[in-house]
Amino acid sequence: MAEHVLDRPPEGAAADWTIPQDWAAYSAQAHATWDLLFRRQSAQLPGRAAEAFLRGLDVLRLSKPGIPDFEELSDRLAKLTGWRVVAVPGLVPDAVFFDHLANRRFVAGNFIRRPDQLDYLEEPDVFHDVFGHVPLLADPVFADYMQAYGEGGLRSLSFGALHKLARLYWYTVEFGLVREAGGLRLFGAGIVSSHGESRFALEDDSPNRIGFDLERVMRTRYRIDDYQQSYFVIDSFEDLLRQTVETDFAPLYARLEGASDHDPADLLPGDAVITRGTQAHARGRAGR
Ligand code: HBI
Ligand code: FE
Repeated sequence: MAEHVLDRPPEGAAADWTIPQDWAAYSAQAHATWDLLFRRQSAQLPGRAAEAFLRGLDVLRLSKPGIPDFEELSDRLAKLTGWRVVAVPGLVPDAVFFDHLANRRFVAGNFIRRPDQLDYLEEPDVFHDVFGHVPLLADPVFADYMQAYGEGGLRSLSFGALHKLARLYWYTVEFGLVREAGGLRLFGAGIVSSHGESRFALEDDSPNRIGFDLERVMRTRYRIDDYQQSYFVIDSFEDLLRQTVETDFAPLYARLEGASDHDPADLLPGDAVITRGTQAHARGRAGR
């Protein structure tokens, strides 16, 4: 959990950390920022984002101008998969986050980035959370995966294995790729909500692209300050869900306890390598 997360709900928040979205309070500029980000991303995602993601944008009517009203969005989403979107002031403690997921509630920041932060910000805002995460929650299989992740997250806390499970979230929900009939496609929210990374992750020569393996992913550190050096590719959401619910995490965590971690750029002997990256991007950064 990030250091700047409080340990109890801030003034005005409920015991589960939710707050009213207060949709009426958004300024015209806030809505305009959403519209700009939406236009920019939806233009480059056809042919790049997973089919289920694009379908989600459509069935949830996310193209309607302005920041979505969570109540209206939740009513539409609940009819499809039973999920709802609830507002929170920012990052919430891990146990709170997992408890919401386990109960099919997705927590979303209700604020939007400032116009000078269009391409980078530290805390998840409403654009990242709603545009990035919510469309896939309209997919029944992905919807089940997110609930299973929340349940697994709660269990991981009792094993002291949160950082291992957080890597699974990172390399799937945030930065995952999926193999489709037309080729590799994006589904991670951190990629589909990023103007630069949605091209980089698919088209740049720098990063590795590796077939997904649960144990491999849980041993791999990640970077939070730049584009990823490796992306993991799932075969399908069905396969991801199956691997996650069929695996007994207790012996897996026990085994990983004594195992070494891998660097984000490493390729290993057992890897199903799809692309061997040049790592030119990361090297360029380091030399600056
Ligand atoms: N809080 N609002 C918010 N959004 C997150 O994605 C989030 C969080 N708190 C904790 C958390 N994520 C982590 O537990 C997971 O990323 C593993
Ligand atoms: Fe996210």
